[in-house]
Amino acid sequence: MTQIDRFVCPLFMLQMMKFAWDNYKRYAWGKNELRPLTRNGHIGNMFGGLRGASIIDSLDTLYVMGLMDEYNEAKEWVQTSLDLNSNGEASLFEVNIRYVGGLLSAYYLTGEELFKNKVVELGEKLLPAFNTPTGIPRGVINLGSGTSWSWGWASAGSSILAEFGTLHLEFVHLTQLSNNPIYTEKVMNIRKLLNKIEKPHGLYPNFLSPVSGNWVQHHVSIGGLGDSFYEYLIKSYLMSDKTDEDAKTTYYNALEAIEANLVQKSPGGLTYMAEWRGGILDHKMGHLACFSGGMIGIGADDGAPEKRQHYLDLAAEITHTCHESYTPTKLGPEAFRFDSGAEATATRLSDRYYILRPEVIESYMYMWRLTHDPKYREWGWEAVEALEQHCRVDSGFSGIRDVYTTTVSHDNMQQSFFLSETLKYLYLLFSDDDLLPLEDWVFNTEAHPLPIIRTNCLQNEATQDKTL
Ligand code: DMJ
Repeated sequence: MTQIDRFVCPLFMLQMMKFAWDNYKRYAWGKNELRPLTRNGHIGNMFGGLRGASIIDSLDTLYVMGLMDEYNEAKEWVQTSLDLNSNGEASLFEVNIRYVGGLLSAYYLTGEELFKNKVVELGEKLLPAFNTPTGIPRGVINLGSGTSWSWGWASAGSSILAEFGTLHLEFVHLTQLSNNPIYTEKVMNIRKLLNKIEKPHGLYPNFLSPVSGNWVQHHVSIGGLGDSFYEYLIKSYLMSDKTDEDAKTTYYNALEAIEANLVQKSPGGLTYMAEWRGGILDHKMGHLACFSGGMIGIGADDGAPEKRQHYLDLAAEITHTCHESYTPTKLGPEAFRFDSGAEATATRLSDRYYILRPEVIESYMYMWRLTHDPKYREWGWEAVEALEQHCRVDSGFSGIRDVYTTTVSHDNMQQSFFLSETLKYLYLLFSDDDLLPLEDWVFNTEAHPLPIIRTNCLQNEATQDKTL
């Protein structure tokens, strides 16, 4: 398909969303995710006993698509069944990006007080995670007792950069809604510490001790463990109506260090982000790192004037590389390499899976908005066809175990981020730019739109007029 139909394509996305939602509702209602092959629900252990992750993650997508019956079912569930008095072990990061982010955007889009009350109640339960000698939160928190600890797999009790660095947008909005400065103070304290400590070659390693405030080891990645820390720097600046100069400076300095140390060109001419281990490069890029095309794109315009075109070009090159990794099923592997003759291909069997992740499509959406180059919509449509062909099963959408074989094996999981991110970004890619315009909204890392906080009340009114 070369001609993208601006009426048919958004409608198609809406139908995919409805299919995913209807099956979740039918077989997994109130659970966190749908298992579409076995037709049951999955709870998992990331949300500390909280339930309904797919409902919270879907609220804004349903509302933006105008699926009002479904949105009302979701709202009703929040009202009657979202129980925040749970007592399990939760990932601070996951609860923040999905639950806090989802409830915040539902509130800002709809103005329903219910979402505001719930999110402020939940925000309070996250605060004990910051009770550490440095104020750097630990990764895991018991939402009932407030006890927190570090992930068992994180070296020497460390906290993870992408986890404690992906709180800023939501916490600033929690302060806005609750009139309680504590949320902003907590995230500003993280930033203060990061500004102060020495950074190897200007880079931010992925592991930091919440006790000593020192890096625990020197692994740097724009993919997993590091990714959304960088995303939240530029988005903090944009969400502050471009007043948060500190976030801006930190972002562009970090990007400079990334370019100097991590950005590489393959023998075949593909630009990619390698990983850095104490100065040694691992020529691998994760699917997660593919969000960086969009991130560098949205930050291009506020860079130094002589760098703007360069940043836009870099964003386009990275997005192109990620598109190259989407072959032959037209879906991409979890990680791909650029050594031993590999050009954006997964060389290990264990890297060949695709779990309905959004990052490549996310970059298409931003690059479309920034350039209106039709190739981004064409690439997005390729992904839609591939999702339909390989991931749609009778009762929902499922990830697949190997993107290099067309006789697919399904992983039996419809991730909640498929509804909040993948389908929303596709819908926006095929819609007009004035649906959630980038001048008025930033998307948190789970694609939940949060309004830019205007410093000028006249602009604020204009934003309100322009919403959905
Ligand atoms: C999502 O939960 C978020 O995008 C997060 O930043 C990274 N992982 C998943 C999607 O791949």
